[in-house]
Amino acid sequence: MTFDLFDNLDDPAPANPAPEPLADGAVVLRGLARTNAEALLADVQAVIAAAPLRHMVTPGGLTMSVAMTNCGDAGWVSDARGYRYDRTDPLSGQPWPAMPPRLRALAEEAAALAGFAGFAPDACLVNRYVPGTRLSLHQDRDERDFGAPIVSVSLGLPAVFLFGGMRRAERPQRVRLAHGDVVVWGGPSRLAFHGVAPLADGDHPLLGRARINLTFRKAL
Ligand code: MD3
Ligand code: FE
Repeated sequence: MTFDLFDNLDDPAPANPAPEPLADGAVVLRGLARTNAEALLADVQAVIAAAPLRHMVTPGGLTMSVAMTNCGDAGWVSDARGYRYDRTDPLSGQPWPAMPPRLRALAEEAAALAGFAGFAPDACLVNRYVPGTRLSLHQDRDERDFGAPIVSVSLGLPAVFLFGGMRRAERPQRVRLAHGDVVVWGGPSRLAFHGVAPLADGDHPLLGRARINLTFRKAL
């Protein structure tokens, strides 16, 4: 029995932007996004207002438990035809909202700190989790160039990230990702299997009962 009732509320650990290696090519920048999280979230809310969160359907006909939207020149979509990046939001038929400069700047800064100077993301996938939401083990392979890293930004309730190997059968490491944590996934980690365990309940000061994850990608 543990008594960590308060751990989920505000993640009081100090921000530590020194890169902390997680795996070959993957580094965590603990708390890098924490100081300007409110401004980042305002940008995310504007994206969601223009392109609402929605539950996409997999090619196999399953509705995803994560709610998603996108900003940037391209957005990740899933439907009966498959997974792909598309320049338009299928809900509106319009281009995805532009990537807010503050979000792009954070992704570029994180990539540079991790040794990927020059990273130029053209897509940002917004994932919204509520208690119980999970993301099953998968690889991200719909992007054109696997030489570019993926930068992830966690906001709101903490999650247990599952980081596997190059084969689905490898038992994944469990890594806690808290509000403000930024991870850069490049090199050999870029094609690793990964997922998110069912989100535990909690009440975050900025996001309430939710977690938002942003992933910045070079898709096109
Ligand atoms: C490791 N999102 O959107 S972010 C996804 O928390 C996705 O919403 C999770 O997996 C989330 O595809 C995890 C961390 C992450 C993102 C992409 C990766 C880790 C990755 C790509 C390759 C290896
Ligand atoms: Fe992924």
